[in-house]
Amino acid sequence: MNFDVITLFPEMFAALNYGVVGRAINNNIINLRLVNPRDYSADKNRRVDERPYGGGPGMVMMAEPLMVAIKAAKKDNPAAKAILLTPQGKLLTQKSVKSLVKNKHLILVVGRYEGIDERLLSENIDEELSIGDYVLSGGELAAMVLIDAATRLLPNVLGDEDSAIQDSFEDGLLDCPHYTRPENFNGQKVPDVLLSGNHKKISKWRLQQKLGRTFLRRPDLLEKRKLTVSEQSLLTEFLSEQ
Ligand code: 4F9
Repeated sequence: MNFDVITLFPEMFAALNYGVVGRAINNNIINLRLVNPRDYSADKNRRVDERPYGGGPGMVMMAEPLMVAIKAAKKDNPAAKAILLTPQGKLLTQKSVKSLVKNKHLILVVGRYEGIDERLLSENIDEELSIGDYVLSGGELAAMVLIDAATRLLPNVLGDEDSAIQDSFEDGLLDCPHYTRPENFNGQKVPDVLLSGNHKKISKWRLQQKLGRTFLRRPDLLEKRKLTVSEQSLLTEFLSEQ
């Protein structure tokens, strides 16, 4: 999968050279290209921002350098999808990440300053995405979040060991608690069922924990997900033991 990132701070993306994503880059499973819109500025001082029409604080990113950068990326692959990371976008979820990885090529457009000239959005952006309801100093971290979440879903990125199938949200639920050695940590013991060796009972307990935690912490997620009769009874039992 190819990611072209259009950013004024390409150096920030060094954060992706670690762990799972770093390995995917080294194994050529993803290909990351960083493009600085300054390189496409028509201005001799390489300016990419200007004062806003109508006045007000802050600067606005000019449409032209971003447009030329997007067009240069699309020349390589006209089917590439241009995505702008912005708080005004649709919320990125595990479901939308799954759908994004069907693309072979994404162009991630990252803004700085107060915003981007609206005329770029209508002409050259295919989709606007947000990673949450907060404001960042720029879209770089949001683009890295998208790349990370997408990369771990690609084939041959995660080993069996850390399979994505077991992750939170894969089944619309939060993850269950995890334990490792020692059996007793400052007086807190590992739940007996996990030491039982009874794999059927362990799976049932884990599902029950997922249901219970999701109900308590993220009831909004359960509203979107229908429970089967047996899931409902596991949840009822969980809540009666609370
Ligand atoms: C982008 C915030 C995506 C949340 C971009 C300032 C942003 C953002 N999700 N904030 N620039």
